[in-house]
Amino acid sequence: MAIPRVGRQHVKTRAGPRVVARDAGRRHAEARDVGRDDLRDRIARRHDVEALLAAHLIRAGKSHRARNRREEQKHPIRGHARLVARTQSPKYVVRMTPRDVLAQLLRPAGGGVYVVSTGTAEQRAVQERLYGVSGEEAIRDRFHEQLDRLSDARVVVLGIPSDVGAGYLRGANLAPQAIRAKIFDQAGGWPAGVVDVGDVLVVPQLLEDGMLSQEQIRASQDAQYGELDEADRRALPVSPLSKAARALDAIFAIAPRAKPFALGGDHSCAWPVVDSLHRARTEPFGVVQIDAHTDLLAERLGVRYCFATWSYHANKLLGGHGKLVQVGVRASRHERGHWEAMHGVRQFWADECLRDPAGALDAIVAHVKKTGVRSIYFSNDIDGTDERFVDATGTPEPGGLEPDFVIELVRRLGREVGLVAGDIMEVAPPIARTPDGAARTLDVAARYALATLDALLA
Ligand SMILES: [Mn+2]
Repeated sequence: MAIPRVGRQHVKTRAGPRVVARDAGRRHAEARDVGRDDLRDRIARRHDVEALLAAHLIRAGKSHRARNRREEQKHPIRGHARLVARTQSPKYVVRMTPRDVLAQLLRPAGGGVYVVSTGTAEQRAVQERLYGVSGEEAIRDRFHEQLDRLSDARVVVLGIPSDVGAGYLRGANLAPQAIRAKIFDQAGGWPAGVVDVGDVLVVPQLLEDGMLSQEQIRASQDAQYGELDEADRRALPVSPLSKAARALDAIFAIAPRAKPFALGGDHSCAWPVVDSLHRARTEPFGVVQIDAHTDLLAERLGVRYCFATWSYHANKLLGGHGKLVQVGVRASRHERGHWEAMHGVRQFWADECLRDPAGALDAIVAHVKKTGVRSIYFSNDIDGTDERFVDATGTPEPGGLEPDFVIELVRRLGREVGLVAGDIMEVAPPIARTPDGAARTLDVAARYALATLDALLA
């Protein structure tokens, strides 16, 4: 059956959806009805969450926060979709399903780094291993199968191979494929309950859509989403951080309780995770950040989101009061008291953790419990760990944490508080300082990833 042709359905945050016919201005009333039928049809055919949302908003009109929360318990998907709608811009186009959006923004695991000739063979070899098939088409089929499994996922792995937000040494764009390969070496594959949705496709000159002119955004949309209608192209983000946030929104629309595990990328890649989690979750969560640095600048060289600023913005979203906890700090221009007083974060510096590891673990867990958060996003900058173990990273530092300490911390947080998300950031295989530094760093990173996945699945 042919679907009635209508224009786009916009969701208006306050006034409910406005359905506009292609020949808008001529038959508004008719267009509204056609729009409703179209939505019903799409709901029946595709479990289209966003269509469901639009139809629901037509019926329900404005709604209250308390009712949303009740709704979310009864109907997690519908409740969540409403949550997304409240925070999207009024022009958000609901024509594409979350699944369609993911298929546009993502590529098969290991394929988010854009290669033309150099690097293609290595990339293909990793992909064939991860998916257990050979050839581009078979890999693509497996990738789509993973997207179809999303609604049953307990943990969702998302690669964000972007290092445009990093400092003067780059190379973290190659981490997602290298860490995945190492995880497969150590564990033979993903644990049950994990779905790897692949990588955000990264254009290595871009970082975040807010930094781009309208002309650049349009040019990038035309280049990246050329097969789509213009209206759909214009609705999609183009830079890695913006795409990661939109991808996570879509993942939560399909699987509201799924827990993301992000493979960076430099540490700016943690920003979209916090941002999207903050939209999707009503219950309070905290961030435990393993890091040699504080990443607490409001901006760096005029740039709002990068590896040195993401924690500042995350802390703002969390609302301070010690909900951002930084562990392993040791390379900072200011003392601990400065950061804690200025931003309301809680820090456990590396020297404290080395002096009395058991006492520090107890103190961190006790502090997190006291803040009243219900769960933790465990954001693990590999440079929080001592450079003896991990020197394949942009800013390795001596005097850092021991891997066993970090693993024990994530285990305890998983057991005693619960994790809502996790990541591994700033692993940069090409820039190791010692001959076997890359292998050693990847080994630690894969151990961290498996321990974090365990804690997420607990
Ligand atoms: Mn960092």
